[in-house]
Amino acid sequence: NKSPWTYTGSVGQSQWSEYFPDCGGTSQSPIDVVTTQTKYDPTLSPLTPLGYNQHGSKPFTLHNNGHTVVIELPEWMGLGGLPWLFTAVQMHLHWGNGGPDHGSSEHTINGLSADAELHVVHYNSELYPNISAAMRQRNGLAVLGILIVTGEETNLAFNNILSYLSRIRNADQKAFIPAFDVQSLLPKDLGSYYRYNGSLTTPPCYQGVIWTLFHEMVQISKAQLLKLETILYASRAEDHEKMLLQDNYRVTQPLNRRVIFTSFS
Ligand code: SG4
Ligand code: ZN
Repeated sequence: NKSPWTYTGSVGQSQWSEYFPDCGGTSQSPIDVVTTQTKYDPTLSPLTPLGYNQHGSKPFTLHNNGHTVVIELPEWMGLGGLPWLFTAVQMHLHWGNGGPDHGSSEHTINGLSADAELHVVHYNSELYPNISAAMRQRNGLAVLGILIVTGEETNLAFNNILSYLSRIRNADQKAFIPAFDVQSLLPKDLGSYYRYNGSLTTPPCYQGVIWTLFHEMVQISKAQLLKLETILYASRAEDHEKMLLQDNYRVTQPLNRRVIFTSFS
């Protein structure tokens, strides 16, 4: 379970299932959302972030784990609007390589990628004691997916993360950063989303994730995206070969027999 894995190369995503069998399962994430084949579910209510904007004064921890940048969240942040109460654990991002070709989000809509993707990970704290127990179980995790596209304007909320990436350029580095309003990273409309059952998008690819992908995308500037794509290393400070942390997204997986529900018609 501690096997190394990468996005490309000899232990790249087409090999994940050799060491992590769940990665070859039939309910994997991410997926392409074909909007004409989604099903409206009028019972899907708006999600309610709990305490997202009451961050308190305790700093957040920023962590380069060699696969992404993780922002650890305080345990009193949570998510309402699902059949169980979920407790926030962390958020992280997936992105591309700074090149001209776009398309580095994990989820796609009608075959089209966004430029990056933010994930906010929560575990089912009504049924399970902690995230490591929850992530192996059905309905154990709820992940919010936010598609990020570039535009003219700087998104100041994202600077709460981007401004500090220079402190964790190498893998395994951590830094404290000032706490900030996590809700400011989310789209304004939390009532319109796609919902399906899927998996972790990285090994071990456990299949107990309730996915919510928001319909509204969030915009950052081109300069902000370029910074995210070119500042971090996937290698440790002591490693001889420096490898940039880029293209950390998984390709879309077969939908198989699953249905994607929408909260909006
Ligand atoms: C990233 O690799 C995070 O670093 C992992 O979090 C995360 O695993 C993994 O992605 C999968 O999450 O929302 N993309 S995803 O499906 O949250 C978990 C840590 O390693 C269990 C802390
Ligand atoms: Zn993710």
